[in-house]
Amino acid sequence: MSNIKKWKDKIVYQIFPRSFKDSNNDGDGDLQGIISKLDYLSNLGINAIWLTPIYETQFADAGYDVLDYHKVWKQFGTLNDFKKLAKECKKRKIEIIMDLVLNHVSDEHPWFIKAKSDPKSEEYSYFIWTDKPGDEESIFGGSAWEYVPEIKKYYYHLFTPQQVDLNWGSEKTIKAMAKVVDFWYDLGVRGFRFDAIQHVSKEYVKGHFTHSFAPKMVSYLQALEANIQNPGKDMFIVGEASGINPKKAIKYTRGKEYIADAFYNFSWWWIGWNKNTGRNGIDESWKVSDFANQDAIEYQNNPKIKSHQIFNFLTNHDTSRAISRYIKDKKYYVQGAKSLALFIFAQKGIPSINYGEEIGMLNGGFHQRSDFRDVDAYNSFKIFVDEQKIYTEAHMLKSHNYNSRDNSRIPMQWDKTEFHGFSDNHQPWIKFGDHIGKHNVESQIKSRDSIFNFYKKIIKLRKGQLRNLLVNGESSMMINDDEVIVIVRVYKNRKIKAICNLSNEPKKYKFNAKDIIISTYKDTESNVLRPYESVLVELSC
Ligand code: TEU
Repeated sequence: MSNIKKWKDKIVYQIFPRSFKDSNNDGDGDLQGIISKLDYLSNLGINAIWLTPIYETQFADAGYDVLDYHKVWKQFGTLNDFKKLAKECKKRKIEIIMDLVLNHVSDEHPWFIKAKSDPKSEEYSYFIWTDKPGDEESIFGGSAWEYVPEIKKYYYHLFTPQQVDLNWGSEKTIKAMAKVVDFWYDLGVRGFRFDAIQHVSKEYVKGHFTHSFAPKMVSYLQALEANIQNPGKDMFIVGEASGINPKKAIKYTRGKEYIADAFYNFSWWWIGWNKNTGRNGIDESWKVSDFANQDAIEYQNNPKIKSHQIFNFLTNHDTSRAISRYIKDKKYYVQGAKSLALFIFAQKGIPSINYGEEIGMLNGGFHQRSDFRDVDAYNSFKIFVDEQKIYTEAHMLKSHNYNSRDNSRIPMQWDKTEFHGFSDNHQPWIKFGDHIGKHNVESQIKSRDSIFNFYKKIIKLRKGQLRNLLVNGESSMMINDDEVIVIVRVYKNRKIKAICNLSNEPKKYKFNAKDIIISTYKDTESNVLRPYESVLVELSC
């Protein structure tokens, strides 16, 4: 187990490196770009950055298709740049969380090239093969089996065909992955995000092919951890498993079935997704009460779940941007963005902010298919529009402008110049968002009531005045009949309450304006919450 004391204080900032800051004007963000913005991040107050994969890649799935785990993708820079980043982060007491893609490698990875050229090679056993493919499907659509004519076999891929699933039954695979952890540990990395952790084992369970939380998952991951040179001591592992729930989170973060120190809290990511086609569709009939769903409440109310064991987020690189998705009325974007921030920061758990969320960056604005870069989005046009014809082109576009992952991967908006401070004068690899206006760093830093300054304030409260309450306090979440969500935190003889109106309607709720610590509006009256007005109040115990 790990240095929990240190990690429970973390406020994580997720960076999608290709879109953060382009230092060499080639249209791709890079490590030097990140280094140049560390002072900005320190000023915001965050103390950990999570980098989505920076390894050598074909970028078939945004870097989650790794060619070499020991190299930095050339578009992002070099290992020396990474060393510099680690040094500069250390100076500022910012931890780095590396995204470790465990479940699969790129189909151009030397292991797979060797495996498919020689079924007798050791590398062949690193992958999952069959002569007769079943009807298993890939998460990104189509069959999960791909034919290799040279050897007349099919290999298994849960995601794209360019992401070949590893056979975790092979000890060699496990040892190779442990070496990857050691490699980055030696470069100063202490935080690891284990990607798609629920999928590492593929097994037949009672005759059914199972790829999520299959029985051997625990022993595979424990074997990995046993092979790491610096097991535990000062490392922190956050598991990414979209099928997690509070019961599983308890089970897998302790005792005999320990596999990670924390898990992402996936309680909200599905809100607005279509019941059948997920994020490749849309469902606008969601309700505010969905935010206080059973899992979300259980994560808060169950004292067995400790504050360092969940990472709370509303936006990440697998969702669209929360503000565009959840704030129904444009006029309230600012108050809405602040309310969502308060909702996350008031909860037990480590908050994880997606880059740009702190300035209220909105969804991208994609006008045609070719504007998309995400493999999941462009596959969906082929499958749901061209082949199955269940959606029209226009409907698919509308859905993706609401839910596509590309929305949270657009270039960061630093200032009002033509290239928004992202690059000097080079077009970026993915289009800029349409709605830039006031959603840029430069203007928000200057404006006292900006979303940025709200984040800054709430981060300061979490690190200072309210640290014990927000980091160590007991928590409970509830929702009333009027859909006001309330989060109460108690520590020793202090008690605070976040009263969140995540709707565009006014609500009545009993509280005293003089007890307000922070509010999403400039002025506040007692006992009434305007649209998206949320307040944090101190209560007498
Ligand atoms: O996501 C994993 C992921 O989305 C699955 O765990 C999930 O089970 C599935 O979506 C269920 O619908 C990670 C990355 O975050 C994502 O960006 C990658 O595309 C994916 O792994 C493949 O590496």
